[in-house]
Parts: sequence; structure tokens; C-alpha cells
Amino acid sequence: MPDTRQRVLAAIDGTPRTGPALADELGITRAAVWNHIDALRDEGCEIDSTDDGYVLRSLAPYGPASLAYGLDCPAAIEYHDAIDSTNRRARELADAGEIDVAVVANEQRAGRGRLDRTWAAPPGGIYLSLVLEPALTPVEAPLLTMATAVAVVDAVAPTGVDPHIKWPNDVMLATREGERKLCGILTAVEGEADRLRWAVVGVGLNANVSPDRLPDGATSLQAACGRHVDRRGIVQRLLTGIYDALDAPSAVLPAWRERAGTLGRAVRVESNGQVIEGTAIDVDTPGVLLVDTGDDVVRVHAGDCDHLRPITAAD
Ligand code: BT5
Repeated sequence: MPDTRQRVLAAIDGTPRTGPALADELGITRAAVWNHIDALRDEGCEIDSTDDGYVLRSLAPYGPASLAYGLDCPAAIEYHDAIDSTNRRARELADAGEIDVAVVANEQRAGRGRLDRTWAAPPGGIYLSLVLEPALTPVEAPLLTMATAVAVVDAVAPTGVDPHIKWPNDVMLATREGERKLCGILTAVEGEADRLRWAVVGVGLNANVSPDRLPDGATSLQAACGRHVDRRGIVQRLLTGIYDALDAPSAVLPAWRERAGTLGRAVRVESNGQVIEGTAIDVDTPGVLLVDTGDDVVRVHAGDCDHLRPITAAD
């Protein structure tokens, strides 16, 4: 059941509706109608007041009601203009028993990567953490990262960029200068041996951000496209993509392989203090990288991976 603000949006989308007509239709007071219209305008929705009533001209580029409007998946949106970390907040919600909530922020002040590394998160990026209760065991959790990476690649495709996945949790763009990191994924899970109690999938995607606000080795959609991109559309496609992937877990690995830049490449992987060099030949359930070192095929479960010959725009 969509909340009242979503019903207001739907009612004025396409056809003008007067305040009293809306109040009647939605079973709320006229003052409440006015409050919703006011809040939607504050968010950045363009709503005209015509002789025939209120009519929606455009949604806000980014904001809670606009992100939720038309979203075709079970996730509710919790939006913050600024927050310390969407993953921190999502874990808090998960611990309190909330499921199917996407925490989205325009800016993070203490964004985190793996192993407590810093994630630069200036305004204009996509910072999103989705609380899920997937039908997976903790051992299968890497599948969530893979499904999300696939969903990221597909969600940004309409902007015209064609990124690839770098094992285990990066989405990269080939530029003339070499490979640049566009997106990082951070998955946290909690559960018993046979079942996940919750999972939080965090996505940091450099969208409308200038690369000089990002660390070396990073790029953004804005830099690649030469313009601002539609973050709302990307977030909505990303969320539906993650749910769709989890509905068909056996399709995740093949989809990941199709979008991967790592396979067939010379790689150096650091895993638990060990360095493995060789050719990345495949991935296996639940996200294991197979590296052919020449002597042996090593199964790597976790680690940091470098492509020894970076993929460039010329490839
Ligand atoms: C990651 O870690 O790539 C996972 C990043 C997940 C960030 C999201 S944002 C929403 C949610 N809330 C959070 O607090 N986190 C998640 P890792 O593989 O450890 O890579 C971290 C490294 O990427 C850093 O040490 C930097 O070298 C680099 N880095 C930092 N910020 C970056 C950025 N904005 N773009 C590209 N690279 C970045």
C-alpha cells in the first residue's frame, strides 16, 4: 500500500486535481493535502497550481518521494541529504528487524570501504545501502556482491557508459588513461550457519561528482558522460535489478561472467597476506576466483585484485 504522499503524486501526475478533490479522494484533510504538496515542492518536484488544481510537471531529480515514485520492487526508501554512512544506518535498521529498506544519501561524511577503508562520498554521488533477507546461507553471501555488481553495470547502461566488473567488488570504467574505479560494493551479513538473518548491500557509485573530489584511480559518470546523469533512474534500476537477480540466483554467475573485466586477464591477488599471480580463468560459486598460476589453479575466496595490464578505452 503506497503511502499518502505517493498517492498524492499519482493523483496529480497527468491530470490536475483541486485541493478539495484530493482531500476527498485520499480521505485526508485539505491541510494535509497542502502539507504534502509543500513537502513535494521542497524536495524539488515541480507542481503547478492551475485553475483546475495541482498538476505534477516533473519529479525532483533526487529525493525520497521521487525515488519511491514508480519504484517497482519491495524496497522502501529512507533518504538523507547527508549521513555518516548509509551502511552504518542500514545495519542499525537490520538489527532492529527492518527488511527491504534502501537507505539513500546525497552525501556521506564517514563512508566506509572494506577493512574499514575510507570511501570518499561528496554530494552528487549515489550512496545506497539495501537491507535484505535473502534466502542464502552466510557462505553464499558473495553472491549478493556479484548480483549487485551486475545490477550496477545494467543500471548505468542507459547513460551510455559501458563499465566492467573487477573481482570481487568493484565496477570499473576503461578510460584513455587506464582503468578507473566507478563504484565499490560493500556487503555485510549476519546470520546462523544455515540461514542469513539479514544482509546489507552497500553501493558507492560516483555519479554527478567531479573526479577532483575523488581519490586517484577513481572516475565518475559525470566525467565519462560530460554531463549530469539521472540518479533517480539509476537508483530505481539498480534496486529492481538486485531483487530480480536474487529471484534467480543461478543466473547471477553467468551474468557476472558476461560483464566481468577480470576473466582471462593477468592478475595479482592479495588474499590473507598471500600474493597470487596468474591468469584469472573463471569464477565459481559462491564468488570464488580461479587463478591459474601456471603450476596450479588456486581458488581465491576473498582479497584485493589488480589487473596487471589495465583495461583501457582502446581495448
Ligand atoms: C569498496 O571498498 O569499494 C566498497 C565501497 C562501498 C561504499 C558504499 S557507499 C554506501 C555504503 N555506505 C558506506 O559507508 N559504504 C558503502 P574497497 O574495495 O575496500 O575500496 C576502498 C578503496 O577505494 C579506498 O581505499 C580508496 O582507494 C578507493 N576509493 C575511496 N573512495 C572512492 C570513490 N568514491 N571512488 C572510487 N574509489 C574510491
